Amino acid sequence: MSTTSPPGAAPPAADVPSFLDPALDRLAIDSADDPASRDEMLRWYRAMRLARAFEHKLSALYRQGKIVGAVYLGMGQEAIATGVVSLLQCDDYFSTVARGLAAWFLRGVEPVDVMARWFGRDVPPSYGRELGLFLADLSEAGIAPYHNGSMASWIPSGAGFALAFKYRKQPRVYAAMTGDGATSPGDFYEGLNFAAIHKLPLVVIIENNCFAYSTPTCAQMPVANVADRAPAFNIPAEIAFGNDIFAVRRAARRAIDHARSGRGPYMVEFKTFRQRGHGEHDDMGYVPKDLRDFWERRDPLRLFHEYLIGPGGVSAETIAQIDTECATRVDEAADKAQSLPHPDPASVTWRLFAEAHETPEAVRRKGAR
Ligand SMILES: Cc1ncc(C[n+]2csc(CCOP(=O)(O)OP(=O)(O)O)c2C)c(N)n1
Ligand SMILES: [Mg+2]
Repeated sequence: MSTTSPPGAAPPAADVPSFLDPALDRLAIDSADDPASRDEMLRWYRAMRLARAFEHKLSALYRQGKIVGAVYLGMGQEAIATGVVSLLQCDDYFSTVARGLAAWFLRGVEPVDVMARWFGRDVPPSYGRELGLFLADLSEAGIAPYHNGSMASWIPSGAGFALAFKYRKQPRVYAAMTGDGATSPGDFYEGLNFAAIHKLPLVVIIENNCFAYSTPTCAQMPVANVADRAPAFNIPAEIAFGNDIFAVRRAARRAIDHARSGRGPYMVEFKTFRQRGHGEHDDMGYVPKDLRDFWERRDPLRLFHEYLIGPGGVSAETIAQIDTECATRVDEAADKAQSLPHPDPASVTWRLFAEAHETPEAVRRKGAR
């Protein structure tokens, strides 16, 4: 993928998506028609706050040189995965890529389990062999193993899961969350085309956060919106404000209902913003200040917090208690994770190769007999 400017240099203003769209110019969120109870809303808030606290901690640990490898955060995008996953049934599957930690927490994943992986500790399923990014947990959380490192590969793999659901006549859906940049490689087209042809229960959630690495969307797509790509697959698509959890749920509910009812894939493009660099090694010097400021005022956690203590009728003390509880859980997770052992160096080739039942040598010997 090409970039329009060298790392660190600001791109020409015309190359930057403004997203200062009047439809997004809202500083208050609105729960109209959302049937969720107060307790449910607090569950979402807790998951989003826990993810935010976790990522602040992870960023600090990275800067202290304690994390193995690079770190990728989803700050600013918490409302999307949380809102989508809040609507899934427990046997639906989803995948989140790098920006959906809050949804893992909503599904009950423990912070210490994620933290231990960032520290490269000897914990399942990969025993220190990858980052904390590619979690999969089909048995408990419904998080699908989607990733082979190639972005957009989760669209064909999501279509595969959705095909299995349809083939087995199960009323389940697969929600694939992905970035704007991941809608440009070929995998995206093959997967979505296949899902559309076979009317598979695939919900495609695009988190359009203005950039793919340092490339602004307008420099990597010939259309203004990812949703403009949907007519090529003859599937419905809509655009919504991704920093308002209620707007996320309104659009995602239509998408999930559509897919579950056998009418095939549905795309929702959420406009949002990545508050950090692509990874913590990236200082996002290429992002203009007015764009950062616009989205800073529309931080999804701040909007939700203001809603809850205002029209939501939740006391500020209740929210403060949740915030403190999340910070404590994260600190405990970091301490516990660092106390866990590293993998045994002698195990370095373990599970690298499948068990060989017939070596070439044994086959040759058999043939000679
Ligand atoms: C086929 C392929 N090309 C390039 C990469 C390297 N890469 C990883 S993430 C990324 C940008 C992803 O951008 P986007 O889909 O918008 O997601 P975001 O990081 O903004 O959430 C790139 C270029 C890759 N993993 N796979
Ligand atoms: Mg992006």
